[in-house]
Amino acid sequence: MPSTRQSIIATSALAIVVAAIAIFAAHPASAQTDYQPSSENLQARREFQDMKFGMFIHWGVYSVLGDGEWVLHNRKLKLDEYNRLPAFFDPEKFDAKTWVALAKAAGMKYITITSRHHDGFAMFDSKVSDWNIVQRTPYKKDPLKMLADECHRQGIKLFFYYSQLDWHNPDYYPRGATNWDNGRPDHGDFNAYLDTYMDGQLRELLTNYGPIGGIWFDGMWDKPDADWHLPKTYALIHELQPTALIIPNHHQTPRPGEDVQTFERDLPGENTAGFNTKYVSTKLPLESCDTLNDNWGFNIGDSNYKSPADVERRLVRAAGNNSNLLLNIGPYPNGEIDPQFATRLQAVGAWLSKYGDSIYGTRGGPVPPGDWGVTTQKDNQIYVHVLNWGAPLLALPPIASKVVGAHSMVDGASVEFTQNSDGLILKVPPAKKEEVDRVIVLTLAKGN
Ligand code: FHN
Repeated sequence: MPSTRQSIIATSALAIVVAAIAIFAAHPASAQTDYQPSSENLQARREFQDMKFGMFIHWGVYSVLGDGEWVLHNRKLKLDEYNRLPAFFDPEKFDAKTWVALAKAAGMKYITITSRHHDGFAMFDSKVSDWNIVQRTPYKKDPLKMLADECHRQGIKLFFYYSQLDWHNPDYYPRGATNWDNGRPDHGDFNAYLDTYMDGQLRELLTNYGPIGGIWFDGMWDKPDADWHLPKTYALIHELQPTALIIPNHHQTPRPGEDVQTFERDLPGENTAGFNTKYVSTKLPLESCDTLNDNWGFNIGDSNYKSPADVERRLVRAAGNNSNLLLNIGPYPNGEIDPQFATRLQAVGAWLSKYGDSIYGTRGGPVPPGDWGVTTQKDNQIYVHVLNWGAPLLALPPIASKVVGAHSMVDGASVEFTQNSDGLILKVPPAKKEEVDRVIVLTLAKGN
């Protein structure tokens, strides 16, 4: 007979094994822990890095109230109240063609749109629940389908933002840091929320909209210690569309199965926002998202727009930090995009039509970014982006390759330089009026 103590140990061990088997069966952790991205996925990552500039769109029933996408939470509304909102959402002016054309005119190569935000409201035709645009609004149509079709037509990649955090579904329980009493019961089945509701909607997004660029997750930060069944969800995504990139905005070090590291309102490695990790992956593509005014969703009281020059500088700094820039706009509830956004984006697009070669397809250059500016690199060319330098000479640290030529990108004029083992000195042309970025193109000796 085993002693009582041995029997307790044996029973506990058995319980652990059974639990472990159950957990592994339910969530094939090994599938993504040993995640080896497919060759198509790796190619998709490179293409993502090449695109450099994307349009972020926050649009949902919250737009009706003109008070940002957190209005449900910020006003501490009850769900009975918020449930009335979809009846007022009728975006009759929404035109996918105009939206995609604007992204293209801005020089943006991809769009990431909220398929649902923290209010859990699906902006697409979902059979998983009727809390969606087709069933609850007078519009009755699926704008994401129209957008996906138009993106495919115009050659723009489409990514779906998906909030894992849900302020509406009772099964999002136990609730997290953003909890308040909005009328939901104090019980719920989180596993069912993840496996049936969330994965069910992700399956819809990955099967009904043609090839998509990926899923941009947000909201895990609400319950950082919960088991989000990530291996299962990530495996599902990679199985349905191996080229769809998983971009998690959890503000943590990347986990197995994730394809891009993203940062919010900060460049990689910065943490002025207060919630970004300082860890920067050297393996994954990087992205930094920011707003064109101060809000993500439409906010009627926000006129604090960034200028085209601000955006251009941000984009250049992102590229110099080996990162993409995902720049947000919040369309009106009627589907129109505020001309304040549109005109600024068009100005950035005009700038990119001249300077795009120094951004698209590049990677962060060999010189560490500084207050003076950044470098980007493509093939045998280094682009020195001088953003903030008034002196006639700019001294850079040593560059491994031999520089055989230097010219100013804007007019092709040669730029004087000297290179030795101490570094590279460039004679910087004086800034022209309103010249945001003086780009000096260094040509490297081939085979270096
Ligand atoms: O809470 C959201 C916010 O509304 C917005 O969607 C941004 C976009 O990066 N992300 C969240 C906060 O991390």
